[in-house]
Amino acid sequence: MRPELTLPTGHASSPTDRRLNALLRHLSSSSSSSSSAMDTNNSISPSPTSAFQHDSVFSHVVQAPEDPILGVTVAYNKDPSPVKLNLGVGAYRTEEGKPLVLNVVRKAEQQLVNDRARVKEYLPIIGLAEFNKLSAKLIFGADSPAIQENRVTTVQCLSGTGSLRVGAEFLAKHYHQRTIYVPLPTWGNHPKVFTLAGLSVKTYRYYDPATRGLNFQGLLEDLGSAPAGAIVLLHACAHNPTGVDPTLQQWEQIRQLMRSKKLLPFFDSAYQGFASGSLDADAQSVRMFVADGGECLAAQSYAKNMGLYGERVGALSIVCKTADVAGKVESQLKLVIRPMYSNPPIHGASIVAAILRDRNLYSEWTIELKAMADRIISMRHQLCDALRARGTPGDWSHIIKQIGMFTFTGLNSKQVTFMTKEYHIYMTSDGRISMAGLSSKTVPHLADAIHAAVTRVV
Ligand code: KET
Repeated sequence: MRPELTLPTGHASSPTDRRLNALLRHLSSSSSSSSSAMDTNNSISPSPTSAFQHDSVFSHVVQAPEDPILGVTVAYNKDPSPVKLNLGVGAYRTEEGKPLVLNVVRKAEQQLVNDRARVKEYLPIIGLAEFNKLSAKLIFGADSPAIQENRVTTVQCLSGTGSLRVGAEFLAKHYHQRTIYVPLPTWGNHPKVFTLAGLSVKTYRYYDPATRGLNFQGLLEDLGSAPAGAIVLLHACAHNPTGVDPTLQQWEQIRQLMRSKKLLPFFDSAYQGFASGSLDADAQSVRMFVADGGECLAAQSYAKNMGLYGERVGALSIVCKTADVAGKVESQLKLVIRPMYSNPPIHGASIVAAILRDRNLYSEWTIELKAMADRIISMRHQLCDALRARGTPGDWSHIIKQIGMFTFTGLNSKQVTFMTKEYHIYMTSDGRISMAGLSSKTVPHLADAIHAAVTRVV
């Protein structure tokens, strides 16, 4: 039997739909009087490709909101204003407001292009071996006993996010505790990455809005009452979004507490070198945990510190108690990665390996990295001075005290909306600004906007 040919009634109101329905009625009545051979072979039936099919199988899909961080850039791109300023995403800009490709990266890329022996074959599932080895050295230190004892497995992943996701998938499959504690607040993508990997996300107190500093007591209490074995996400340095890091002494206390409660540290290292300008200083927290012989995970990103954002280069390392365990863990990581994206891309990892293996390129990199970190620090001073000069109500010293790419201004979401509407300044609604997006030329405009927001919007 032929199904009846009509458009859904809800869609029959426009003139076009009425015409189409009349056509459909005509077609069904004329075909019902045709021969039986036509009926079976040439009949017109509604198919997904029919020109008359107006209703999508996806029509129930609702419009999703933009990402709270990357969506800021989407809104910024739509704004025609010549004074617009994007302080949303954590991406480094020069004094001229332009994205920066490091000179050392251009040199490494040139080497790669000139090397005719290079091919574009698939990498192994865990990526470029030399990149993995050098990445582990970069974060754990060249003299790390864990590396020397082959207790570390490192796999190349899709930047920091991919490394977190692979680590979380592995933990959800192979670790006895499924709860991960993240700081409050944390990078907005953390809870999504971990939940989708199958972990259950809880928070520990981290930031105190009253002092605009660390709520150390709250942190110790919350980790102290976490169930034994729980996973704890720690920002290795330059905490995002607050720019507030524990001191080395506080790290030591955190380490002792976590080890005594057998909590498993999972470090997110997205800003090594960006906090202090020194790659070694910024890895101290991680190295303290590895030095005690205990186990931990670390997700590394080269997006910011090598400016390789879109190349998606990163690494996941899992430090184990023995080489034997590390080998088995690695074999299971392959089973996580293979059905997810098979193997990682070759280009970015080759750039990183070229820089990390060569003494001259490495030292050039550290100089360029320090210059980026220093420019951000200078922006902190300039913005703080500009607000003081305007007599903007409030204590703005936290702009100088906070560390890394971001300042957690303390501006509320209404003030942020005001600044976007009136001054075309784009930032995340929690009041975080990317200091790396600021330049000497744009500081006055931002200071004017903050002054107006603080004095006119409560
Ligand atoms: N961890 C943290 C703490 C982080 O801030 C980011 C990126 C990442 C991981 C992931 O970076 P990847 O590009 O996957 O290596 N943060 C900036 C960009 C973003 O949200 O994607 C940001 O906060 O603006």
